[in-house]
Amino acid sequence: MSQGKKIYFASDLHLGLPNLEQSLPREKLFNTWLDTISHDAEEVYLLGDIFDFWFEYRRVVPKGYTRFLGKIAQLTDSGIPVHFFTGNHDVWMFDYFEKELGVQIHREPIVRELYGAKFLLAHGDGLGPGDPGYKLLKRIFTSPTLQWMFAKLHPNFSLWFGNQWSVSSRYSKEITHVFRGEDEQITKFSRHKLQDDHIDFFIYGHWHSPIIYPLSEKSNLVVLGDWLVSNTYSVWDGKELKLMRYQPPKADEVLATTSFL
Ligand SMILES: [Mn+2]
Repeated sequence: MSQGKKIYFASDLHLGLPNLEQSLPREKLFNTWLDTISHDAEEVYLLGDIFDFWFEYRRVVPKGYTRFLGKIAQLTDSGIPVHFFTGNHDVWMFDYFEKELGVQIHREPIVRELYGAKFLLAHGDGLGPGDPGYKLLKRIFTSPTLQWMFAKLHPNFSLWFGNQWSVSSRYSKEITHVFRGEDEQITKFSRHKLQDDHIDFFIYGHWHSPIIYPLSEKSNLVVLGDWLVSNTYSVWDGKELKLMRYQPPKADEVLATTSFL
C-alpha cells in the first residue's frame, strides 16, 4: 500500500434518471467528488447502477454522460484503476468502457485483498436464496441471444424503450429502501459465504440505504447508499472503513466507521 492512499467505493448513481437534464446536477456533483478523491485514491470501485439504463451497440453508444465519462478517463489516464460493476440497471455494458475508458468491468461478485483485508464486492442483486422470478429475469437479460436480438432494434426505439422501462421499474419508484438486516437475502448470502471463507468486508450497492451492518466481531456488511438521495461513499485506508456523506461545501460527514481487527 502506498503511503496515505485510500480505496473508494460508491454505487447507484442512476445517471439518466429521470432524464438527462435532471440527472446532470448529480453527474456534476459526482464529478466534483471524483476530483476531491483523485488526490489520494489508489483505486476506485463503482458498484453498479452507474447508469439508470445503458445499452451499447457495437458501433453506437447512448448520448449524454460526457462529463462523467471524461472524468473517468482522466482518472484511468492518470494511473488510478477504476472498476465498474454491472448493476441490475446497467447489465448491458459490453466492451466500450474497457476499450474507451480503460476501466475494468465486473459482472460477478469478486473477492479481493485490499491493504491486508479481505473484501467481497458486488452490486448485490439476485444473490442469496429465493427470488426465482428475479433470477429468471436476470438470466434473460444476460442471454447473449436476446442481447443480440435487442441490438437489432433501432437505437431510437431501444433506448427510448429501455429508459421508459427503467424509470417505471420498482427500484426507481422506491428510491430508498430500509435495509432489513437479517431479513435481507444479501445478509443470508454473506453469512453463507462466511461459513467457507473469512471475509472482512462485504460491500454492496443496490439497496440505496447506507449502513455498516456487523455480521460478527470481525466481519461487516456495508451497503453504500446512492447518489440520488444520500450521496454516500465508503473509504478504506487499511485501518478503518468509513461510510461517508459528500455534502459540499460542508465537510464530508462520517455516517459510520468500523475498525479492522
Ligand atoms: Mn440502484
